[in-house]
Amino acid sequence: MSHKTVKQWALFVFSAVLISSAAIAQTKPNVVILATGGTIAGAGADVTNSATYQAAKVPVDKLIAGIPQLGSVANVRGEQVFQIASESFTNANLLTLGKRVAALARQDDVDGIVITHGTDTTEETAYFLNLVVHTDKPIVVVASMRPGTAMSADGMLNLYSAVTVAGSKDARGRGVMVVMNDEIDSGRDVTKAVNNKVEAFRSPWGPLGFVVEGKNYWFRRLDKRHTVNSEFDIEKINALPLVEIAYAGGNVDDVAYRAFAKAGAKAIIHAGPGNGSVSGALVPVLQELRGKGIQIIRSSHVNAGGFVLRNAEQPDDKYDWIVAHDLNPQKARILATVALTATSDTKELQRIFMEY
Ligand code: DAS
Repeated sequence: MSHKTVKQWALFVFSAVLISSAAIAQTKPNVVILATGGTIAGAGADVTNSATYQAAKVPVDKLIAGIPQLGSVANVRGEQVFQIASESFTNANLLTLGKRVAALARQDDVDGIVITHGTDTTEETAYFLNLVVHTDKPIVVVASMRPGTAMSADGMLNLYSAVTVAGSKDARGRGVMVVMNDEIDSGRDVTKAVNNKVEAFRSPWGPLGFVVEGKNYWFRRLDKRHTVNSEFDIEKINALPLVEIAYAGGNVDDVAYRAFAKAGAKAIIHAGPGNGSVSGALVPVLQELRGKGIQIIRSSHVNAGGFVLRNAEQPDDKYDWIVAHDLNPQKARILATVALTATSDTKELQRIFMEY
C-alpha cells in the first residue's frame, strides 16, 4: 500500500473515531454537578472514621475524578457553589443556589442538575428548589452519611446514582428529588429520620422510586404542586423573610415566641406535640403576636406520616391560625418563607399549605 494511501486511510480512521465519539458524547446527557459541601465532601483521619471527620473538604473536581464511571452515564462537569456543612446554610445560600440552578436549567446544553449537599438540611434545600425552580429537567440533591475516606463509604454510589437519575429522560417532571441509599425520594416529602446510618432518609408517603445499578424504577409521582406548576419563581425572589420555629412540648412558656417577634419574624412555626397542640398558657401570647401581624403556623414534631388537622382540638378559624398539614416544622418554615414573599393573607397562606 502506497505511503499516500496509508496516510489517507489513517486520516479516515481518525476522523471516524472522532465522529463516533462525538456522536456517543451527544447521546449521553449533559449533567452539571453543583457542590455545596457536606459529608459527601468530607474527610476523616482513618478508614475506620465513619462518623468522626470534617465535612466540606473535598472539592467537586476531586469528587468527580474519584468516580470515573460517571463518564459512562453522562457528560459531567462540576461547579463549587459553596463548601460548607449544610447546618450552616442560610436563606442567602438558598437564594444563591436556587438562582444558579434556574440559570443552568434554562441552558439547552444542560439536561440535568445534581447538587451535592450535607445531609442535615438536604430536606430543606430540596423542598425550597421544588417550590421555586421552574423547570421539568431532573434536579437531584445527593448527600452521604459517611465521608469518602471511610470503609463502606456511601457517597460514591449515591453520586453515581444521582447523576444517572439527573441524566434520565424518565426522571423529568417529577419535581426536585433526593437520591440516597438506592432510593429516589421527593424533595417535598423526604426528611432525615436517623442520625447515624446510611439508611437515614425517609419519606412518610414512601419514595418515588429506586435506582439500582444505573436503572430507575418508579412507583409513584408527587401529588402536590411543584417546579413548573408552582406560583413561586426564584427569578422574582431576591429576599426571604424571617420565619422561626418554636419547639413546644410540656411546660412550654412564651419566651421564644416573644423573642422571635422582637427579632422581626413574619411567621412563627409552632412545632407542637401531637396534632400541633398549643398549651392553654400560650394562647394569649399567640393572639397578641397574631394581632401584631405575625402569622402563627401549627405544625407537629410527630411526623412519621399523618398531618395537622385544622379546627380539630385547636380553633384555628377563631384564632386566625394556619396549619402546616403534613409538613414537618423545618419544611413548614421553608414553605412559609417562600409563601410570605407573595402574600400575608391567612386564607391564601392556608391554601398554599394545602397545595404545596
Ligand atoms: N454536618 C452534616 C451536613 O453538612 C454532615 C453531613 O451529614 O453531610 O449536613
